[in-house]
Amino acid sequence: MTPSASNRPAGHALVEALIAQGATTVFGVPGESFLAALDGFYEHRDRIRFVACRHEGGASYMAEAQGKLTGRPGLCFVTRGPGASNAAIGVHTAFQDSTPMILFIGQVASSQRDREAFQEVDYRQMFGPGTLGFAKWAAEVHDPDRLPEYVGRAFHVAMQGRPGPVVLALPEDMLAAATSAPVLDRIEPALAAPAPAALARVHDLLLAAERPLAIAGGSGWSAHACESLERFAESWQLPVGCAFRFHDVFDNRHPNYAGDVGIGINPKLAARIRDADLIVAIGPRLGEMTTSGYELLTPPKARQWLVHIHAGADELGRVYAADLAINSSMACAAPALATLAPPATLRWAGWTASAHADYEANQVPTPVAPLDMAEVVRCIDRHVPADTIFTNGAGNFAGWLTRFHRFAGMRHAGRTHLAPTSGAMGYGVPAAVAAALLEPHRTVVNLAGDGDFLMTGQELATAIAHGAGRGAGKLVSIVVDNGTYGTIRMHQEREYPGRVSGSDLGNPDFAALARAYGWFAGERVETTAAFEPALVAALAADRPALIHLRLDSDVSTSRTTLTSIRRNAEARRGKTTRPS
Ligand SMILES: Cc1ncc(C[n+]2csc(CCOP(=O)(O)OP(=O)(O)O)c2C)c(N)n1
Repeated sequence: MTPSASNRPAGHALVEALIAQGATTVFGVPGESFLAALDGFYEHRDRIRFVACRHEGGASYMAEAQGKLTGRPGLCFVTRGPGASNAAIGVHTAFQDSTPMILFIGQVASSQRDREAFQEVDYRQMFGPGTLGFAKWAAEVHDPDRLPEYVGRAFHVAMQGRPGPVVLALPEDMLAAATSAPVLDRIEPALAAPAPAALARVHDLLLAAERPLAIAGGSGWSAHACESLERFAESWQLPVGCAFRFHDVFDNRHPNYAGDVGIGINPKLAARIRDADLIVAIGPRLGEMTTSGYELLTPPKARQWLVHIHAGADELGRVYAADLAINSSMACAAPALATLAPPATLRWAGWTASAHADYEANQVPTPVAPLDMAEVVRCIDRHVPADTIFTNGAGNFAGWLTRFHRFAGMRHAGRTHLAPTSGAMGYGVPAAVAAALLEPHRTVVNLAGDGDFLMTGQELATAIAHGAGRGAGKLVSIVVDNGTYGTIRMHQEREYPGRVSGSDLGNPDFAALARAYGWFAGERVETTAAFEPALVAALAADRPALIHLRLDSDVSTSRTTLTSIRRNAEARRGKTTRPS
């Protein structure tokens, strides 16, 4: 602890505490409820910046992206009821994505508590902790002298075990009160490690297996842990798939890479997982999206032998009774796995080679005219550096990115994919802005659907106001405008063919909108050929750039069209197919 020299407002002490934890940037929308903290940011403006956003949803997404990118808690400041309500989406995302994050909420003055004072909410109730809740821990700080204790615990809880969001409510009088509270030293999470007996059991299971497959994912990976995973995969010649939204844990260009285990999974990889006799799940929650609706592995006891390694003790055994459950951080588990000595010959070299061959074959697209999204992704890959950070929210459009882009593993580049496991629309634009602000030397590409984009498109203003995308790294947002909430339309055509309800969109001219915010934007792109020059111009711009793509709404996914989905659904129902 650093002894404090003198009394200062608790709002200042709070900012000092964040700086001591290594924070240089926080995201938020101001409120009169935390003026003393805002004054603390002013006081320490040479060491930490407050990025003022245009909506708390955008701010909380930015903080969540900061948590994903840095592995330390992303930091967000919002005001009472309205601000906290808007910020809830980022907290939920951090919970489902196991991302360390702290949401600070200005609270009504202590003298007004429990009167339903202006904008008063009980945040312990609203975000209350639980395994299906929003936050890992929610608390309110009443005594300025106890700020170090609360902030310290918030950092611990956010990073410890399965990382996640913490909510701290800060009554305005508490923030304004003087304190001589000291500042805590930097907090690091305690790292659980696999026991030697557990490692020996992994070794035995591997020796007994004939068709093993590793699924890597979850949070808490570092470059060193990813490198160790690669060594483990190489020495045991294991095929490795990446869990939903954790495409960058294993280098997609590696010969052992088998593909992503998520929405739109390669059917051959799905079949391979079903057929495997040993699954070594290293880090991921075995959630609905990673298990294709709990079907690739069937709960509670999977057909395959299952080794589940997870940083959160509560996550183990929650859905699956694993044959071997190991409570370990990735920082300790991956290097430990890398020490396991393989036998002289392995039985499954052909199995691993064919897993990668399946992945390669799945990269061959079916040509689409006039705008081919697979070619768009390939073109992006030709023009941007390998360490480019890609961001997206939720929608079918993301399927082209995850199917055709080869994410460089974190071992080479740090995180290269920021996307919500929670399937939260609107994530991609704020995540891209946050990434561009936090890592200005890296290029950031956001792929957004038209529905996705307009949920948080106002954060284009935040990018301009704070100088994002003006350094060596570029910031490009690509909007896939198909005039529909296409994912929902796809589900409708499958379940209620031909009955379009609530999924059509009326769209603005996205390029004109971007220009109004001060972004660069060229002509709308309607053909594959027009994309490359548009991208080159966007990457050459001296400011953030947006590319507006027009995609035929019938092109539903990288594998099928709405017409085909509707025809299949009608055929299933024994109806006559209408001419389209
Ligand atoms: C915040 C939020 N609201 C609603 C949904 C449900 N939802 C999932 S995908 C989707 C449509 C996405 O549309 P768009 O961004 O245009 O992408 P497309 O599917 O057309 O490619 C909706 C409404 C969601 N996942 N998140």
